[in-house]
Parts: sequence; C-alpha cells; structure tokens
Amino acid sequence: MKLQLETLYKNRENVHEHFLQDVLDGLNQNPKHLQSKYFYDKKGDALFQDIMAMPEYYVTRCEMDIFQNKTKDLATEILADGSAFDLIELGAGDASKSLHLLKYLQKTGAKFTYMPIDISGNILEVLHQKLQSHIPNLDIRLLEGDYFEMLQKASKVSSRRKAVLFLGSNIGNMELSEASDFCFELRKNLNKNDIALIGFDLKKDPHTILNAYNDPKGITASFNLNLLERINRELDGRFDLDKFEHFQNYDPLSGACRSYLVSLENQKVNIGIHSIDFKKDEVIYMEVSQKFSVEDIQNLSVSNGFKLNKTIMDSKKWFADAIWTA
Ligand code: AVI
Repeated sequence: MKLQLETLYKNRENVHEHFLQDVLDGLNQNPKHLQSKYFYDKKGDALFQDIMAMPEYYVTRCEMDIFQNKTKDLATEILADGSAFDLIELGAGDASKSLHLLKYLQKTGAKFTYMPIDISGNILEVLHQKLQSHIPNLDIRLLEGDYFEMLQKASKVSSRRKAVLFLGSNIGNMELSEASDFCFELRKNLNKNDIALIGFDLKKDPHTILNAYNDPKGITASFNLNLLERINRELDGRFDLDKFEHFQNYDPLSGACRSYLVSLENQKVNIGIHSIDFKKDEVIYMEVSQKFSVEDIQNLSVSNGFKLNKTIMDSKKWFADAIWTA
C-alpha cells in the first residue's frame, strides 16, 4: 500500500486558538450556539461509534444497505468513461460504507487513488490500519484538515477525474443555506464531468426520526454534553455537566431535527479568563440534523450547477445517495 499523510494543522496551537475563538463567539451570541464539528475529539469519536450501533439510529444501517447491496449501481456511475480517477471522501470517518465500494472498484481493475479527508487525525490513523488489512495494494493518500483546503490540495497533486463522496448525511449537519453554499463551493472545485455522491437522510415518520436522536440510554445526550467536557479539558472551562440537560426536537415541516443543551439554573461559567452567564432554561443550540425530500435534493443539485444523474435508495426508502455530475 502506498501511503502519504498530509497535515494541514502542523501547528496544533492554531487549532486550539480557533476552537477557543469559535466557542467564545458562539456563547456570546443570542441564542447561544456551539458548532457540532467540535463534537469529534477522541471521546466524541467513540460516542459517535456507540450512536451508530444504537437500534434507534437507522441512518448508518440504511446507507450501509445501499453500499452493500447496490454497490454495482454506485460503481457504474463512478467508473463513467473508464478513465483513471481520484476517489475523494469528505469526512471519511472509519469508511465502513465506502469499504464495500473500494473493494468492488478494485475488483473491476479500475485505476484510482482513494483520498479520505477528515478533520480528525485520530480517525484517519484508525482508517489507515483498517484499509491496510482489508484492501492490500490500495493506492491511498490521507488528507487531514478542512474539506475545501484539502480538496484544493488534492487538485494540486493530481489532475485526474474526481469522484467526491460526502456520505452519512453529513450535509444534514449544515443549515439549509450553508448546505447550498457547500454545494456551490463543491461545484466550483470540480471540473466538468467530475462526480459528487452525497448521502441524504430522507423525511419520514417523525417518531422514527426523533427516536434516533433522543435515545432512552442517553448516548446522544452524552455526545452533546461531551462538547462541554471538551471545553473543560482543552480550554480550561468550568462547566458543571449536571447543570445542563439535552433536549431534542424534530419539525416535520422544515425537516430540521435540532439538539440543544438547557441550563438547569442561573449560572456563570468560566472558560479560562472569560466568563459566560446562563439564565435558567436558556439553551445552547448544538446541532441540526436536516432531513430532505427527493425534491429538496433535486433543487439543491440544480440550483448549484450540478446535473442530478441518479438517486439510489435503501430498501426502506429512508435514505438516498444522490449522484450528481458537474
Ligand atoms: C454525523 N451526523 C450525520 C450525525 C447526524 O445524524 O446528524 C451526527 C449525530 N448527532 C446526533 N446523532 C448523530
């Protein structure tokens, strides 16, 4: 296996500075807000693995169904004219779904390099080990950092056709306007006939959706609260976790499933030399997990300059992987 690791953040102090600034900016807004991209430290990564294993969290299983049972459909779109290409995965995580596609593509004899991009170097290391044992001889280049910076880096090192994967309904963790900006930016970074394969969680029975994010064991609650713990650990924060409670809601009209942490009393919390006031019942808005209709997906592609090639769904029709051409 050929391996190269590019690290955007050689300077870890920079990461720390960004984190502190984002936390202070967010907690000084009204309503207070923390960015869910910060959920994923080592403990957050582990908690997200636990979420994916929960019976209520159907999202991963549905997309896995597509990657296991409709691999040929996915591959046909990606192979296109049969020319060599780079398969770039944004937010690759442990790549458990793409593994099926990678194996399939390798069997066809396709010439490609797999380039997973993830903000978590820890996750990329785990992924590297896994790929080494599952797919020897896979050509791989690990890219640690922000999606578009790394996508530009990928374009500098290779001029081959690109197929970009953005799976797991990660796009759902953006506000709708941000998701549209993201698609616009993605289109700008692609050449004509490059491909984007994006995973969308579909609108469905509101109870099914709410249960997936409001689990009885409180794993999702711990996942949210871990960000306060992370602030304590890394930014010298003084959050008392017993004084905050997770609250989740789902609006079937807009398709927004949102998580909050509610302050259980009037309190002042120090973060290093800074101090933040919370009123009783005041919330910190933590994350949106947006759900989409097929029309929403179509609009998003066309309004950002893509052509919608195909939408591949799981057997329950709860999740869709949309394949767009630039
Ligand atoms: C990573 N992302 C797509 C998950 C989701 O479904 O929005 C994150 C998550 N948050 C709570 N549970 C899962």
